[in-house]
Amino acid sequence: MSTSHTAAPDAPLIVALGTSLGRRAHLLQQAVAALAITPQVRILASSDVYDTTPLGGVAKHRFLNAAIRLETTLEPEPLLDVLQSVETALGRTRNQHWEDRTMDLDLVLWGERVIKTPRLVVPHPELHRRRFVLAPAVDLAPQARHPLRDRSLRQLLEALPTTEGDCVRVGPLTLLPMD
Ligand code: A4P
Ligand code: MG
Repeated sequence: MSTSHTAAPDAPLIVALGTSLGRRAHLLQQAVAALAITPQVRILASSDVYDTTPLGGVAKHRFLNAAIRLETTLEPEPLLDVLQSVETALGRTRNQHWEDRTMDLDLVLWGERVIKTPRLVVPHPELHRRRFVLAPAVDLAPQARHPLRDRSLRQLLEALPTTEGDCVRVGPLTLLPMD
């Protein structure tokens, strides 16, 4: 397990946001606002928002996905605690893996760190396979390298097959029509 916690500018910490239930645009803004007022967390940038087809065969509703780049003095698991408390505050329930949800906040990349604990795996094991995570992450840090794949986020995104309508750029979070 990695224990260093330097917030180096070349070590982007990227959190992916996903929502498929309720007032999705509003929920994205609330999640960002909740993190913005969290002590020890600073939001550096947010990606565009993408309208995406549910993946995995469990969720039935379309998602809005986005990503934010953070800086923090927290260790990884306390940061996960913060993310999970924001999910809970936004009405997240947990019944089934990959189900529809009001808010999912995943710690997808933290520079070159490789973390494997019972609660936390970074990079997120599905990062390199998911357009709905890579597209917003590339908005934030296209050159960031996946520490286990020896590819940048942009290269991983470009290697994915395209399916029309699966991941449609909607625009910046601040300009999203409120639902
Ligand atoms: N966990 C381990 N590593 C991490 C990490 N890097 N970040 C653990 C966050 N959590 C991590 O997650 C279960 C456990 O994963 C947590 O308790 C944490 O300790 P969960 O959020 O409770 O729910 P889950 O559904 O079981 O897993 P997860 O990882 O949220 O699911 P996925 O893989 O993210 O899939 N389709 C579209 N278009 N867009 C989506 O955003 N999301 C999912 C959910 C399915 N289909 C989707 C989307
Ligand atoms: Mg999650």
